[in-house]
Amino acid sequence: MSSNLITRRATLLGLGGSGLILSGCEQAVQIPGFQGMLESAEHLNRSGQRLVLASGQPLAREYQRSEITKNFKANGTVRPQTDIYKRLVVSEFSDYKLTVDGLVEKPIEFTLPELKALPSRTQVTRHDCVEGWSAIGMWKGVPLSTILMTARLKPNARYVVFHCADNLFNPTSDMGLYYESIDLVDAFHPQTIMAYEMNGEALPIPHGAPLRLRVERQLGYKMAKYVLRIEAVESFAGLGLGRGGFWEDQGYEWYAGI
Ligand SMILES: Nc1nc2c(c(=O)[nH]1)N[C@H]1C(S)=C(S)[C@@H](COP(=O)(O)O)O[C@H]1N2
Ligand SMILES: [Mo]
Repeated sequence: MSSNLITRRATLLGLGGSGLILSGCEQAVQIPGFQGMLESAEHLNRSGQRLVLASGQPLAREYQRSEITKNFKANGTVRPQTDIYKRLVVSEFSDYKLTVDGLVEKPIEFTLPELKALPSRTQVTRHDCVEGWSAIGMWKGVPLSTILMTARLKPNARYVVFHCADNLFNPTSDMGLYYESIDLVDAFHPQTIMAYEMNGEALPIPHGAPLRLRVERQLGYKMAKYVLRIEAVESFAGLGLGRGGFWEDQGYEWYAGI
């Protein structure tokens, strides 16, 4: 494989700035997941979805650090009461693992130190909740694209589902847990990250510790907190009430673009 080809494919995916692209083939193949990226790129090209235009996707506006909101509201669940989460809190999240499975070639788990060792992205963005409030925060995390390229999506994967540790309506139940889903355009968007820091500190429990999604061109309810598992699926019809997310099952729109 020529490095030209790698660069061209990476550019198609909008990965030029992600830090994964090195100059030569020899260097490139040493990066875990790089092969997966190429295979994903194959699939994206083959599938002919609008995904190949990911590099042309607009970025959400980014702000100055001086514009960060002093008291960013925490909303929805602010402290999960499920047994699994309570155990994680007791261990101060040292037992935490993010599972990545479903329609992937290589199901994989990441500890927090493993996630933090991956290239990160930091962004200062505005969060808009459908309830009518907004707040600006700084988020640091791993691009979701990096995680998905490591696990290598299968060709029939069309959505990425986030399974959370909380049940908003029935807090101690481990059924009916919060979940969300996004399509591959948002999943590979450069500002879509799994965040472990907020405003320069470890993500606080009210905001989704230890790991939450930031998908910056969508409304707040898409930004799954307390994420335990990322599942690649062809369809979300079989999850929850089949509408693609906890709030979607209550009647909210699946596509919550701002
Ligand atoms: N797991 C989980 N994720 C969630 C929620 C929730 O209740 N549980 N609430 C959503 C809503 S409606 C919003 S506005 C944001 C709030 O994020 P914040 O608490 O950091 O402000 O999280 C979203 N993600
Ligand atoms: Mo929200």
